[in-house]
Amino acid sequence: MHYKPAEIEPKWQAAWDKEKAFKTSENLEALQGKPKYYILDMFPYPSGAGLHVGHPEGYTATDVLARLKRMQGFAVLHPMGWDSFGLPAERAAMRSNEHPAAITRRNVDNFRRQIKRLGFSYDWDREIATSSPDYYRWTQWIFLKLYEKGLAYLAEVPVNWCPALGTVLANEEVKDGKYVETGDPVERRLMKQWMLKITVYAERLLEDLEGLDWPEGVKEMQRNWIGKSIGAEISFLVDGTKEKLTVFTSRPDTLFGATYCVVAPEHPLLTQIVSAACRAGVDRYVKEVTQKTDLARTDLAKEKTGVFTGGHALHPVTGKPIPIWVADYVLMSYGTGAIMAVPAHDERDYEFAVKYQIPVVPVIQPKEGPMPEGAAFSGDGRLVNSDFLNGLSVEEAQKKMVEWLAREGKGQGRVQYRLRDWLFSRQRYWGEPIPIVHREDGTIVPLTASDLPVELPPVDKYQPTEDGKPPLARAGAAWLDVTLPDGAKAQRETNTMPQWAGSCWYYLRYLDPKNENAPWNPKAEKFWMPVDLYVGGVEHAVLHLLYSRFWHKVLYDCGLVSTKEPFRRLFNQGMILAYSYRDHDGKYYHPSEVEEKEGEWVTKSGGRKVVSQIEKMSKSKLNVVNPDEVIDEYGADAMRLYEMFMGPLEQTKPWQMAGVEGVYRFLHRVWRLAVDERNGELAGRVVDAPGTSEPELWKLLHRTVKKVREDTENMQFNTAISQMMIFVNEATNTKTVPREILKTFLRVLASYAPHLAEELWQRMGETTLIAFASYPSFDLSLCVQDEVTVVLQVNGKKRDEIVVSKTLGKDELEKIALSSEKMLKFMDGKPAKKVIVVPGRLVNVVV
Ligand code: ANZ
Repeated sequence: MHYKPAEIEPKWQAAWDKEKAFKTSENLEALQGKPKYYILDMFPYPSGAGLHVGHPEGYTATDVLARLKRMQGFAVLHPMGWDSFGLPAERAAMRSNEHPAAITRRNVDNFRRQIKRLGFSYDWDREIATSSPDYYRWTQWIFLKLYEKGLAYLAEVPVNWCPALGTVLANEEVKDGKYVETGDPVERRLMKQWMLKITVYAERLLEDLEGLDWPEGVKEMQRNWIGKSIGAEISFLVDGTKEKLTVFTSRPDTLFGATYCVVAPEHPLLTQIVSAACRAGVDRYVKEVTQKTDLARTDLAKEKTGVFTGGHALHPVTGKPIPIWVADYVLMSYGTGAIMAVPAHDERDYEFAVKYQIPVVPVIQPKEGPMPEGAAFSGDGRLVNSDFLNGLSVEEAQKKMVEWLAREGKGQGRVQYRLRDWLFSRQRYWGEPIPIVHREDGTIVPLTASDLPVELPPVDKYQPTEDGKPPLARAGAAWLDVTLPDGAKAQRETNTMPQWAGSCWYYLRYLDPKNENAPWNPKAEKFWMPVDLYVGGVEHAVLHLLYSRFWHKVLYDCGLVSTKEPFRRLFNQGMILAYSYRDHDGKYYHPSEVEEKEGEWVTKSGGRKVVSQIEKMSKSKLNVVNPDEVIDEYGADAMRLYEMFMGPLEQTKPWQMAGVEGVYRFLHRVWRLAVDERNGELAGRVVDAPGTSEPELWKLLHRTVKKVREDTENMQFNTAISQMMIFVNEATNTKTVPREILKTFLRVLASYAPHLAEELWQRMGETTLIAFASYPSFDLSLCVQDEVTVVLQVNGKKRDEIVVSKTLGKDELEKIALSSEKMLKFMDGKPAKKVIVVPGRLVNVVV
């Protein structure tokens, strides 16, 4: 008659499934009049390793909120799906020679099973997978829209080519000339690639960040990625030629301090600038550096290198010649690929000028004090050594210089973005085929909507062909050769789209996932968009979130969506770390193989000393926590509760099985509150009583309803749970528990521990699901309470403070203190030797 989650949980999951309790009606009419709430998780890549305790962290948070909102009467859309194209499945296919689709299907089944075990309230009728043809058909359709708008084009671009993988890699995937995952060498190559003109949207992507309820850090990362820079283009005549060398500068005010110019090694004017005497040296230098990636070239810490070209540029104001150098710290891909160098005020130029003994001419006098010695000065000040700019502030001088340049026809103001067009093709198999064919004369023909989907053809191998073509080139003539309506022969494009493509718009397909005539129904789009809350990891702060915002804006311009932005509110959950145990030789031990003895960690067999560390979970460190094992032992409700109780959702925090035990015990207490464990009947203390009995418990109930609701809405799940714990302790200590109180509490608990809540709800005589019950209201006048601030100490030093009820008992105080993030941090993983509690004043933990 004890609490047995393994018996309760599958039963209620089946009941929810059977009643389609969380299905969101497709009939929009039926939803009219209700406020809507679209709550979205970043869908997972279904890896072979299965779910990880990091996944359910965000999923539990959204589930708690989704359930709360439903009980509050919102029309809630809460879907789940799979970002199922990608390299790992393709790699597995290469090893096992099984089709990536089969591998992916198996992984998806496992993920779905694991997710379902947690009792999440997804509308499974809306499940999607980006790798299924009825989904990617529409990804291809959107690509055609981009093409129609002139936003997709083929270009010869320098790419990071990995010969071992036979594919192009993104800059972020390459470090020190090697693929970060495998260490395979990567080289720079010019290749014809599909590009998307995200740069056209740079300004809007920047501006529209302002209206979003997103973490400031994420917005800042997007701003930096877009990298808007306001400055000017200035033209220098190349001495002895008619050519103009145009530079981009963010500091036109410093023009009189320019003592040399630099062109990128790939600059088209270089061959004309370079003198006969310098040619051999320049050629050698260029050959050497163009293999490096942009990232390696702009590394600030790297020693600057360059060579003199023998050519000179004429200063646009004074007409004086200044030397032109070629150096790899100037990139062809930014601005104009050439700069005027002002060593007195730019750090990189300063370092370079000192190394090559080029003059340094200061033109900005700092507001206070002298010019710094041995360094560039990049601060504000007044102009000196600058002719008609002398005496002006930096800002005034910039304005005046830009006006002068425009008047003289020697330059103009210019806005520059760091954002580059998006390299959109991959030489891989397991991705969306690009819906394009090439005529024999080389012209490009986009397919039409009726040709879609272009399905992935079977191939004998997933490797590139021997002559370096993408794997789709193996497909054979039946797939590759196409006859166009005009009878002309053409060949299919063999590149595929990058993994980001499918996730750029999946939130729209959920609105109408089975539509065969359109990617979504416009009415559903108008009703549900934008996404009200999007929860996921901060690792997607830039790429996914920028790419999907870009596609969304294109769709907006096509009149296909009604909002400018897809995700109104974004929340990043913190990473879950784990304890690992390692001995002196670097060997790792599974947590079950070690124990604590006299304050030190040792192996159980042999007593070898080990050090415990908090690290990212990884197979090699033997510290990965598998949700299946946690559920087997404690149940889904305990797992959900622990995920939310570990600490603030946004914080990085370590997984601790002792913490799971703690919430498991709490769930036991809830069970015993309602159930007599001797006979399984309703506990005798639960009584039908008038509203006047147990007045203190009533008050606490109202406070609990208020706090849990507010904290949940503010995504402060851990403090909401603390409040429920306080309530359950009090209720356990009162003589009787009025039935109404218990039932109200169950409705509060229901979004956190839904299985247990359903079970007890039924045992109290209810015949409909608690999932369909309404959220309880509270009476504000009953919520007022005397509160005190209690100081929390570790070894006598104050580490935190909490505001609690004056009447809170010793045990509760101790529990709260021992679950405080800050306290745990200062306890450093050590157990408490002694806990001193002075109610209403302080808790001191001795470790
Ligand atoms: C003269 C100058 C003087 C500069 C000064 C800076 C400080 P942001 O702000 O990031 O846009 N630059 C321009 N094009 C470049 C390229 N292709 N590769 C490397 N560096 C380049 O940076 C703009 C500044 O970076 C430009 O302004 C230029 O140096 C350099 F006191 O021009 B500046």
